[in-house]
Amino acid sequence: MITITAFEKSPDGGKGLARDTRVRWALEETRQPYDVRLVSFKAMKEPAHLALNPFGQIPTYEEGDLALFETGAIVLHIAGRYAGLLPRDANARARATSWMFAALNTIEPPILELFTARVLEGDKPWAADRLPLVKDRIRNRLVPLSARLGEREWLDGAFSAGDLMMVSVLLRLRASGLLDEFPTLAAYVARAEARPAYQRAFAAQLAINAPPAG
Ligand SMILES: N[C@@H](CCC(=O)N[C@@H](CS)C(=O)NCC(=O)O)C(=O)O
Repeated sequence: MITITAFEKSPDGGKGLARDTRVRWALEETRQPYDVRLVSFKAMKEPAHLALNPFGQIPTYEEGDLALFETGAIVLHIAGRYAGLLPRDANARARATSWMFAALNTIEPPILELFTARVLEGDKPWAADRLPLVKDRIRNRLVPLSARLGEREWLDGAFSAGDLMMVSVLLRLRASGLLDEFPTLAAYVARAEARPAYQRAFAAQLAINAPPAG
């Protein structure tokens, strides 16, 4: 049985932006059942969790005697072990992996910088000057990504782990309005969100994080 960890209470209140969503999504695409162990911020920094993730973060992934951290490694492992997220052809698999790394190494860093600039450093005297620079750095990545996607449905043939990771990263941009500047990418994200596997993953995290009714 697979067990992942997730926030006991996600800071995003259930918008699906915590990174356990991308792992849930991969497990749903490959139709693997899984358990979730919820952890508090305090528990994440305690020895039991640090043994799973030395940086004290979620998500982690346990399967038999295998324990993994880092969503790139986790999704790649799921996609390699179970059918549904990587093509059979070796070259096409390698290309899908390129897109996973592109999502995590080329697209996600400036998007995370935007969060840092707005939230963590928003009260600094230079914050207002820095924000446009960070936004332009994101645009510089989205222009070629959008051009490459063009009229395609997915980045390289059928939906793959590369698309799953790319969309997971792009979703973090929605609130900023930057995604809407790129209709091709906004439509790509919407197509991915409409996948039943994404819907199940989103609903599962929302069930934990949604404010209680009433
Ligand atoms: N590069 C890591 C990032 C993991 C990460 O930043 N996790 C966040 C939740 S989405 C977290 O645990 N934040 C709390 C903390 O860092 O203390 C991955 O992709 O797994």
